[in-house]
Amino acid sequence: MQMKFSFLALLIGALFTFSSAEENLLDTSKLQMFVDELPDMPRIRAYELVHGVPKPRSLQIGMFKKKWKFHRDLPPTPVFAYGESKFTATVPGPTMEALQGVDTYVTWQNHLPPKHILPWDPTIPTARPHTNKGVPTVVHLHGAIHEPESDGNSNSWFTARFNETGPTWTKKTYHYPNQQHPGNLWYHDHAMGLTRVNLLAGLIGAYIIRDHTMEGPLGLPQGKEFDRPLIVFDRSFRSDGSIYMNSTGNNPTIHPQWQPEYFGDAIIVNGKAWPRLTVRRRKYRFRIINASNARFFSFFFTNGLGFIHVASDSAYLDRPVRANRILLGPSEITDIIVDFSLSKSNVAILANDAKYPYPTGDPVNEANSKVMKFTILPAREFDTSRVPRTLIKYPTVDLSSVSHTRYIAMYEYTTDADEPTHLYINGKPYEAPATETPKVGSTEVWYVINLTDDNHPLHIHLGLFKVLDQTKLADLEKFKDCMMKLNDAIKCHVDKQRGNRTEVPAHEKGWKNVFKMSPGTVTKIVVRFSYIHTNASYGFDPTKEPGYVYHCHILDHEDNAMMRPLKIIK
Ligand SMILES: *[C@@H]1O[C@H](CO)[C@@H](O)[C@H](O)[C@H]1NC(C)=O
Ligand SMILES: *[C@@H]1O[C@H](CO)[C@@H](O)[C@H](O)[C@H]1NC(C)=O
Ligand SMILES: *[C@@H]1O[C@H](CO)[C@@H](O)[C@H](O)[C@H]1NC(C)=O
Ligand SMILES: *[C@@H]1O[C@H](CO)[C@@H](O)[C@H](O)[C@H]1NC(C)=O
Ligand SMILES: *[C@@H]1O[C@H](CO)[C@@H](O)[C@H](O)[C@H]1NC(C)=O
Ligand SMILES: *[C@@H]1O[C@H](CO)[C@@H](O)[C@H](O)[C@H]1NC(C)=O
Ligand SMILES: [Cu+2]
Repeated sequence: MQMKFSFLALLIGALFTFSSAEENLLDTSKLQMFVDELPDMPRIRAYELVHGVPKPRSLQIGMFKKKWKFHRDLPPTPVFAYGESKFTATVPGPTMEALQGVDTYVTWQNHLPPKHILPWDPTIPTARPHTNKGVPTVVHLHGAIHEPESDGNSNSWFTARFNETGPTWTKKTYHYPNQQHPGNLWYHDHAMGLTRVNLLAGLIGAYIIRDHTMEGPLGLPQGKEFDRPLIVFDRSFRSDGSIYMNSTGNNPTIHPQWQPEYFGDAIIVNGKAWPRLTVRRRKYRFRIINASNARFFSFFFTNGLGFIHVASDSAYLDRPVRANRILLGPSEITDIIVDFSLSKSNVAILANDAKYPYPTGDPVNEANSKVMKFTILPAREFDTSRVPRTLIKYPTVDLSSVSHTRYIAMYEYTTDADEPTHLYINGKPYEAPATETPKVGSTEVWYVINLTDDNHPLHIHLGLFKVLDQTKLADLEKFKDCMMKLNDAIKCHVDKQRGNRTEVPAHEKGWKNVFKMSPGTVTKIVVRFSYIHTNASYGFDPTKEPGYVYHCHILDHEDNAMMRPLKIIK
């Protein structure tokens, strides 16, 4: 097996080695900023209205190869796009609008051609059709509470026309019950070893669950114009418009193509590079989804305009949190109100200054330091929307009901030259049998220990969690040495390693499904394997195969193989 892999590695290495001149990379600083209007992605109602009464809806959403204009002066780019038809498919895909308590059924259909548009790496654990034909895909609805068969398990992939399916594939039509609390979700590809390239190619979209009874009284800005998803990611391009991804790995003799983190130079919002939006002098709601592979964003307005956080990831906060800056990790969602009536100028640039990799990497440059431009109309508006003093308060977690404590350690493995080769959770590959087996309905405490130099956004499927605290490892090197030998947090005395606390920002103290695990820290989280707004049981059987997963949401890490099974038991 090993020999076969390294031979393949050499072969692919030879096929994929180009010099950067041959790559014909586009100098993104040549693209003028703020020339394209911010698109609002097509919206799909994820429920039927029968005589005004909401009823379940069945949808067919396809994945198509087509061309997409990312910028006025960039030739059309080959992409993979979600949509109800090839003609209407977009990058990002349509925004799906679901209603709390009303089921949505989606048959995700793969219409992709036999070959990928981006380089991929057969030496990491990767979905591979036997015929070598077709791009494996599978859709995960991030933040959703639903049955395992509809969770988009990485091994439940399928190729065009379901011609081939992965080992855990069970059904064509996914069921999203939407019984959970209202909030922001997103759907994206999750195929084993291909998540990073399938997302880079364009397979992402927003999904909102609304609950008029709970949300109506809040009085927040609403309607298509004033309540908008913003899906942000970074991409690099070649001069012919194609998406550029380095096809040479950082350790090409081990992994011909895999690199530990993808960074692009152009910042794309709703499918346009550095777009512009003309806004009225009033409040707007922006649901910002960070769909970068690895780039963190630290957003702020150049004219000093602040934000008010109302929700993070899929859940509302108890009360609004004012801030002048937002740090968003990959796959995190922040939901903010911006009151443009408070702007002293008529232009506000949304900017970013997060180093990459975050927090110790390169400083941003001109191109990736700007996100988008808002032009604010001068006329004052009568604005009936408001930001209430309290938002939605969920029952507090009873820590005395915690039934299990787990230690989750993040490892990065490197060559002698310190180049990352792969990353594991708890020192185990994905294929090793599940070790995290929470009981349905239970509450657990997890200590997530980051032994690497990177900030890993940890994402748990099905469960939601609250961060209780984050502390520095008192003696990182000693503890790391011990963990490398024993891989056992208790034997390595993690309890004696609780150093100084790091600050958990107020807007991240609510229910989350992703949290940034800082380097050299222990983060204590309380995880609920039930709904957070009601004591009702899930209404589906979460113990079924293929179960769930939890993983790092830096896609390049998740693919190689910072992901573990999560098996719910009775
Ligand atoms: C479908 O799969 C079969 C083998 O399972 C293969 O022979 C055939 O070429 C595939 N067809 C397409 C269109 O990929
Ligand atoms: C691609 O990655 C390789 C290996 O890390 C590196 O040597 C090369 O400079 C990269 N190419 C570009 C255009 O960045
Ligand atoms: C987006 O997510 C990536 C990957 O998790 C992360 O590195 C980056 O900081 C995030 N950016 C923002 C603005 O949150
Ligand atoms: C904790 O913080 C104190 C005061 O800032 C500092 O003196 C001390 O060195 C810190 N301890 C550790 C283990 O980082
Ligand atoms: C893990 O630790 C490294 C450095 O010790 C840090 O940069 C990184 O942010 C941490 N990751 C997470 C997810 O906290
Ligand atoms: C759930 O049950 C607990 C204890 O039985 C109770 O304290 C709590 O209020 C209930 N939560 C809801 C949302 O009904
Ligand atoms: Cu990671």
